[in-house]
Amino acid sequence: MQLPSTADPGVVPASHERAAGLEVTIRPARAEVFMLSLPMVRTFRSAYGQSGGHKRLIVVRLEDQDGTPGWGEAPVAERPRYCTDTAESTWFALTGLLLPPLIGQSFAGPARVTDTWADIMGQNYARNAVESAAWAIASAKLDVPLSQLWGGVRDAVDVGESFPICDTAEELLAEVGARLAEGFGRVKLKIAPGWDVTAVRAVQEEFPGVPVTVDANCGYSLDSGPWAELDGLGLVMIEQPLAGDALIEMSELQQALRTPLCLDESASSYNTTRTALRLSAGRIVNIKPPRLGGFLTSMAVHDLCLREQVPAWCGGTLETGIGRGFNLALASLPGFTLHSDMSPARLFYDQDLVEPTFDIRPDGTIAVPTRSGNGFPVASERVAAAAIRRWSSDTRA
Ligand code: OSB
Ligand code: MG
Repeated sequence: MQLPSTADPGVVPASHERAAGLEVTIRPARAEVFMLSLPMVRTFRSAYGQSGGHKRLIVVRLEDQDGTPGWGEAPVAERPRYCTDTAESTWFALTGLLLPPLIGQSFAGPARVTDTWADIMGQNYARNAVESAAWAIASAKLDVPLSQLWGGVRDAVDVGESFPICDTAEELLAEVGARLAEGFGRVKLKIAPGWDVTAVRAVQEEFPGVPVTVDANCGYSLDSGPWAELDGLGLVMIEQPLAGDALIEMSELQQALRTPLCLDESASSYNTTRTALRLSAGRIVNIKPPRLGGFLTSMAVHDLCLREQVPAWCGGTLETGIGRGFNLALASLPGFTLHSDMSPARLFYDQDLVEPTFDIRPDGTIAVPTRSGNGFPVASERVAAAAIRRWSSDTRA
């Protein structure tokens, strides 16, 4: 299969260096953290199990001394299945570790804010939320949209949809048909033993020619997967077939297959991603800012992918429009050459936390936000209404 070419790495300035050197004064005067409970409109089933009902989610609001607000999102999970961060661990990281040392300080730019946490390991979802808020403040103060600040090269992002495991093929085909009619240009099927080759074949028979990928979420072992059959299906990629840290096995599997493997859980840090690419443990990278602990690290991984001519795309973890606003700006960078997981909030939640929200256009793209600050205006009254727990730097003990 011919992969889309990446831009010439020789002429593209490293986005991480540009972003890390950006100078704009940020003086966090107060911070608020909201633990939300949002009703979901459907259940989302993967190799990890099922999420549905109400989903907890954490939102951060940082306010500059000049009154400029910036919002960030931690699209946390209830249980540590996809990664070690959870709703409770992220709450503690935000209110106990990351936010208190920022209040009342002055920073020369967003990267200097994150320097504060040099002695703290992990807490990537919490880091991502605060770094996002700092970027929103920087963008608002400069009155330059994030895509432009970060060196974006496109005003629209190609999007695909991620389809949870279903009880029946009919159920899956109805969902896929609805999303394709809306314009989604790539079908990603969540797979697990018992729901893999037959699900792919069903989609390919009903919708010939549509690009299909599968995401195994670490659900197989080198000896147990239907590798030869999957390899014969012409998939765009197989996302994370084996355990995240099984880089040697991922490499062995990649040598045995024509289909590119895509790193998701394995791309847990810049160095690990670099190691995985050096080992040929995958040929595509799913860049997810919360998993990587923010946008500076995501840009460093993006730059690595450009240098290594490895196609990248922006993944998601069921973000609302707050998180997607940042992800869309990131996906406008030159190395994001494959369809991103960027579905609008209406597919998961009964309402978005931004107003107006965004949606897919008939040409299969989502417009990159042109607004400065948060890409989409945050509906603060909805955040307040959905909050089941709140923390403010003003009232902390
Ligand atoms: O593996 O890509 C994944 C959601 C939660 C955790 C892990 C993953 C996902 C998705 C959702 O696939 C994609 C999206 O946010 O649209
Ligand atoms: Mg994945």
